[in-house]
Amino acid sequence: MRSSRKQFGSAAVLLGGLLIISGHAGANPVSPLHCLPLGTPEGWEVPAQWSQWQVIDMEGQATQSQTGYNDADQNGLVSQGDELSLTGVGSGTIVEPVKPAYEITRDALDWILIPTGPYSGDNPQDETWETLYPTMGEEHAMSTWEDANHSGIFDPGDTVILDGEAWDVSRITLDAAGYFPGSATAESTWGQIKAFLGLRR
Ligand SMILES: [Ca+2]
Ligand SMILES: [Ca+2]
Repeated sequence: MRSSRKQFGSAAVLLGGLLIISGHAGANPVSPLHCLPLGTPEGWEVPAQWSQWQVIDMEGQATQSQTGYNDADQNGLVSQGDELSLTGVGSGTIVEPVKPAYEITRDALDWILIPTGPYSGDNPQDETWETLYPTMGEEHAMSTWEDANHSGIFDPGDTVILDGEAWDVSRITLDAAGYFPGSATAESTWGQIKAFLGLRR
């Protein structure tokens, strides 16, 4: 008992040291992953098991399947505090208020953005949006939008004017940001630690 506790203590110290080192030198283990359901979930309802999510980090994006969902506040919606489990990255808690995410296209460009400040969701006029993909963290001014598909609401098929350029809105979904043990697009720090400790099968 004493021996195993001692071993566990040593492993914990080693793990702690590795986490501190990786926090300084790793690719980006402390940034949240942005998880967006593929498709447009009605009213941000929790997607069905095995639904696919687009997972975006500093390195790029990947598609992962939903292996579990703990609706912690039991409101039936994807919301802050819920726990999401995905293939490839593991389980993570949604740590920020869930926001709308907008996929827009212009010529060969395909960008995904989220609002940075207060947002309407229904009328994004004069909002500031921040890119998630292909580059993370660039702010752009969304001056106005046009109801290009004449649906009467802001939805896919409409046009937004971003920095004076017209873009087509191809998808409106949600952005759930959380900390996951795995990275979306590269071998995770956690995976590297497990390999180092011989925990990998
Ligand atoms: Ca919820
Ligand atoms: Ca419309």
